[in-house]
Amino acid sequence: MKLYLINPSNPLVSIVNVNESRWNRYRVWKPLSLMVLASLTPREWKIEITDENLGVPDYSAMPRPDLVGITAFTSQANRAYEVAAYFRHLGVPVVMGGIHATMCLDEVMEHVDSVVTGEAESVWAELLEDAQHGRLKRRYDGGRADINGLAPARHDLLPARYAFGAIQTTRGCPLNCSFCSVTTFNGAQYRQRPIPDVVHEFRSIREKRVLVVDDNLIGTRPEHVARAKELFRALARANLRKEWVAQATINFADDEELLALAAEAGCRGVFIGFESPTPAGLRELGKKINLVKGRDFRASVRRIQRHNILVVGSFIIGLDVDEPGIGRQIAAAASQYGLDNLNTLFLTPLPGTRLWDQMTSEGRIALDAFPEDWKYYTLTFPVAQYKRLSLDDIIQEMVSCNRNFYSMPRILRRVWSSFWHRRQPLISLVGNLSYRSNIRVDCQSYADFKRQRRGSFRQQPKATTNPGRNEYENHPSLSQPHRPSHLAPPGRGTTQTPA
Ligand code: B12
Ligand code: SF4
Repeated sequence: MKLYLINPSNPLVSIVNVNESRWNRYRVWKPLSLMVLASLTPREWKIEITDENLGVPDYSAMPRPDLVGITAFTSQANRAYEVAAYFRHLGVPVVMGGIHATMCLDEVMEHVDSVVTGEAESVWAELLEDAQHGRLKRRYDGGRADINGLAPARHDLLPARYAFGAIQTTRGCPLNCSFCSVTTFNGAQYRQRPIPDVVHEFRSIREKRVLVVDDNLIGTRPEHVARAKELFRALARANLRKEWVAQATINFADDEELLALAAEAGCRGVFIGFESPTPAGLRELGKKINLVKGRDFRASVRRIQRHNILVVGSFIIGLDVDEPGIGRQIAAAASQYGLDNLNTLFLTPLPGTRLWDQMTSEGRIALDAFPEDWKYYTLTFPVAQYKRLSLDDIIQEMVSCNRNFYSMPRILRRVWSSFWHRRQPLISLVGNLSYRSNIRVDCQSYADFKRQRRGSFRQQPKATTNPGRNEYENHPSLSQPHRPSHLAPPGRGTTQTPA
């Protein structure tokens, strides 16, 4: 039996950008979901994984499979349906799973033969057996899996063209931020894989560099942090000579021992969701963990960096409290916090989130010609009516944010600082230049986007007040005296997802 597992591309992001700049090789990440599915697949199946982000193959030149499995984030749904249509036309049954299939079940069912919702571990073997006997059900509900004793993902099945390998050590997040689908999808309970399993799988990864895909590697509670320390100790003991990057919440900075152990275990970069420079923004997003009283973001970032760990910060533009000027405000906050790289995204209502429910009920989803419009749900295009920012405003704010943070003098200061503090200056330079080179590409795609989609957006009333600004000025960490910018550190693009 022959099984194709396919990760569809989204030409609006991957292909265009990867070809535009060679630095973007560092931003193509392995589709771990398919490597995990492969590990759950019995030996009698011959598996081929295709990641269209590396190039779309000529499927007609490939042998006819017995079953096709497609994964998709929402932004990949269109292309997923094209691929599904192609194979169904040949009479090959197609099954789809992943976050989009779970959140938009009815839509997905129209395009494929069978859908797996939730995590696949508990149902995949049954589905394959059904496929083998020609009795595929329309729907399988995986729910949330027991992740004890999982076989390692099949890291051997993808070509060695990625800069990073990928691994997952935990699932779930209790924080349930309004814009994020993780709590709905993977649950509020923080589940951890046994440490020996993780170390064993880490060892089987070919690449020297690894992305730990966990939404929050260290969790939120003391027992989570204790487990993270145990994991780091075990990784250090195993002496794998790997360097890895991960996502975590800002409480990563609060425990010196944790930081020292992480660095010893090979942690070189951490992606942290700062989300908004204002407390009002953080409240709006429900990002309570960033609102802890007395949190000094600059000092927290410095504590992490002292362990030779780069800090990439994510912010969101388009909150109800955001007004013209927010782009510069974010760039200023990111510089003041001393971030190595800044990744700013448009507020995007993803299906299954609280934000989606709110914006749908308020009639604020601007790009709603689904499924075609899903391709814009990359967080790199505005897709909704924003309260105080028109379409032109919000795009201008994004460009001004990036131009500001990635201006050449600022980049040079960050790289110099990383050189001075012996914190991976080369990686800092590559990361910053990669982001900078993307600004030009982004401006072109915004121009195309506006030309094609302006009609979907209502004209916006001009804002008259600026409550965000007062909050910004009073924010505990931002109201500190601005430190000399030569202290601002280095950078590198790690992952694009918020934690
Ligand atoms: C790693 C990651 C990335 C990597 C992706 C690498 C890759 N190619 O897979 C990178 C950094 C590239 C990335 C990019 C983006 N990401 Co991302 N990412 C993640 C993250 C943190 C982990 C995903 C992962 O590998 N999990 C581990 C695997 C084992 O789990 P899994 O994918 O869920 O797969 C299981 C099940 O879903 C199911 N399954 C999955 N596929 C299939 C297929 C079949 C056939 C079957 C049967 C079952 C099945 O079985 C698997 C085993 O249980 C998730 C958060 C999360 N917890 O899911 C966000 C997440 C998936 N990303 C998200 C988003 C929004 C994005 C972006 C659109 C925007 C951005 N800038 O972050 C871009 C997408 C760009 C594009 N190409 O269009 C959202 C997606 C929401 C949605 N509705 O689409 C998530 C959920 C985070 C969030 N905050 O909500 N991301
Ligand atoms: S954004 Fe991060 S902290 Fe918030 S719910 Fe999602 S994974 Fe958890």
